[in-house]
Amino acid sequence: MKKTWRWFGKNDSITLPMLRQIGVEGIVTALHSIPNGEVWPYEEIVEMKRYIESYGLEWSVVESLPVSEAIKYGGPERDALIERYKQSLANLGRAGIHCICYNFMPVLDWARTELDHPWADGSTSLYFNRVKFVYFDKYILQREGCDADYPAAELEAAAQMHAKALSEGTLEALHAQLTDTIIVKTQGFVNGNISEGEANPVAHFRQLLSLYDGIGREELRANMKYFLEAIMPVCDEWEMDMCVHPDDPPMQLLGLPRIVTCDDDIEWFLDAVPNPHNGLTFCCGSLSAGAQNNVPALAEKYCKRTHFVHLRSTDVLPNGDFIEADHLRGRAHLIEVVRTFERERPNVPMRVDHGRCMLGDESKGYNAGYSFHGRMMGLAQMDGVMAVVRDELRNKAETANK
Ligand code: DNO
Repeated sequence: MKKTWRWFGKNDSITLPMLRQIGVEGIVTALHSIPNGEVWPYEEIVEMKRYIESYGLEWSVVESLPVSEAIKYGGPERDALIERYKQSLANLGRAGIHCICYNFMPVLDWARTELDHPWADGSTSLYFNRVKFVYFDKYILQREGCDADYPAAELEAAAQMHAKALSEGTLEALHAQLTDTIIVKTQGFVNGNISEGEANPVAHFRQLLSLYDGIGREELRANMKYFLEAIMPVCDEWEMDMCVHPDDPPMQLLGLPRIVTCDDDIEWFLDAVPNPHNGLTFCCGSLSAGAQNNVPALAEKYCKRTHFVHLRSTDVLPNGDFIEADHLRGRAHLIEVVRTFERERPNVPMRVDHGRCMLGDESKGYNAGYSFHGRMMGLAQMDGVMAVVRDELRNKAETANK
């Protein structure tokens, strides 16, 4: 697999010369300054590509070319937005970039409730606490009918959290922290809907949720199919590999439908538009956060339709919470996943996704999940695994040839 790294552009304090020193071969980035729904100009793409190449690297993958909400909920402006999306794809193709990661998650991209969950060794990681999420839904968002989505025990635990914060006078701080984590900090840098510093993010968020009134799984699936069918001719013309990122976490959230969560979902969208350019970002971390998913088995099944891999692992705890695990551990079984991809798709780009905060990362203001030392350690671990797996494959081939 090709070793790539998510780099946030020229303002990223982790620079391209630093990345070369740690063995990175390709860059994953986006034109972050272009607003969602606008065309990416050819000249700006070429300028960024040349900049990356001037450091001896290549622009391997775009993450993300964001899909506007109106395409997802099927609003009246969707055809105009799809035309712009096609134009951006054609401009990228003409510039020589052929791999595009995107997602089809309504309103909320990835979700976590804690950005600095402490580990016993002094490092921290991202974490999803179910009760805190229920609390956000019921006491902050105050979503109508949300009780029906959660077991009684979780609702009870959220009620206790509320009573405790009230009696200790910490309600405001709790609400600010959860709002900031769930709908602001994790979303800002992914070209999300809510930006840092907004006066009333919760009201804005409620308004976005209301765009999906009446949109269930079937409607969202139909809109995804409509979008993919519309862009495939451009993908054929410019050899663009589209790779959808699985929903993170892979479950329904806040009453919104999510349709890339499990084996059946993946099979559905690949079959619905059976063009090889319609593919998957195999995000081991997102998939492993769903107890329904066996990540190595999914890798075997879908490696041929995968154009990009995110190597990350999680552990799902008995209470349903999940924690981002060390890259060599957890339920994603990355060693097995690497075996599959090195055997079947040795040139596929992969990036180590998320890392713990360690050794001073915490004070650097990195985007949530995108620490330097933590990711570098993950990359070194995966590099070691890849070296061993390649050795295994070589030995096997030699034995077979004897
Ligand atoms: C989070 C990321 C996602 C991902 C998008 C792709 O760390 O994995 O935000 O970039 O969903 O469209």
